[in-house]
Amino acid sequence: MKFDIVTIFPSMVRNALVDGVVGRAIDRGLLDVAVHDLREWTDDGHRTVDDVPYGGGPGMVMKVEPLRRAVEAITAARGVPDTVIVLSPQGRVFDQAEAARLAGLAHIVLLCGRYEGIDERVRELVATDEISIGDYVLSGGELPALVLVDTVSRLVPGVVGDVRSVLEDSFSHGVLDHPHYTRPAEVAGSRVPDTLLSGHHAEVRRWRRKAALTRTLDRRPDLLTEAVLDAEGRALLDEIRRERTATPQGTEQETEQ
Ligand code: 4HQ
Repeated sequence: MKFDIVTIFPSMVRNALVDGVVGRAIDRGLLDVAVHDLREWTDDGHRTVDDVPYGGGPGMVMKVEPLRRAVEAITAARGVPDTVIVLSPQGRVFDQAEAARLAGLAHIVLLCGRYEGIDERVRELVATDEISIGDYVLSGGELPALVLVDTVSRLVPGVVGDVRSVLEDSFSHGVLDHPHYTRPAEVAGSRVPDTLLSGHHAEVRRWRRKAALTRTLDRRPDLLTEAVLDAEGRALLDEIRRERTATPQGTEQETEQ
């Protein structure tokens, strides 16, 4: 899979891609990530990539022409991309489903903006897609581009060593992950749940599934309206809800005389 990232901070982006799972995948040739300095496509001595906003107001606006020439050059050198994505808070909010869609593509170009915003004509003439990584304001599109590369890359076959990790990740089933524990079995009086020490694989699996659903119900009930649960999932969720609505011992309602 091929990524091209256009930025005014190429070293920031390159440095972030050296370590970890993504860095190793690049070394192994599973990913081809090219980082481009937007200033290479400026046409003045000052290498200007921004200008004042028409209509006035604070901040600067990213110019169209350098971005347009960048995507033209990338297309000539590396082929027609499947998508050219602008990272911005105005985009569709990125999620695991969007990551899965992008992982099916062969070549993605990412445009990182800085300053107050990007000239609207970049969306019209250069980009094919606009994605946000969440409802908060960053100082540039570089971190969002890295988030996208990381998330999509883990879905590329071979990038994550053990495919079970990817299949068992949070969101791969539309619910949160279950709690994890490692040795020792007790820390400061806090014990690992007995079921996990029991060696009964079927019970461990059921405990984890129930714990994942409990957490999702408590922390992200919105996910449960979207998640497609199988029969066991629905049964476990019913069980959790029943346990919570059960009348606590000794507080039974008195019947009227
Ligand atoms: N920015 N998701 C403004 C973001 C952002 C986000 C990137 C700040 C673009 C011009 N991008 N620049 N959230 O906050 O993608």
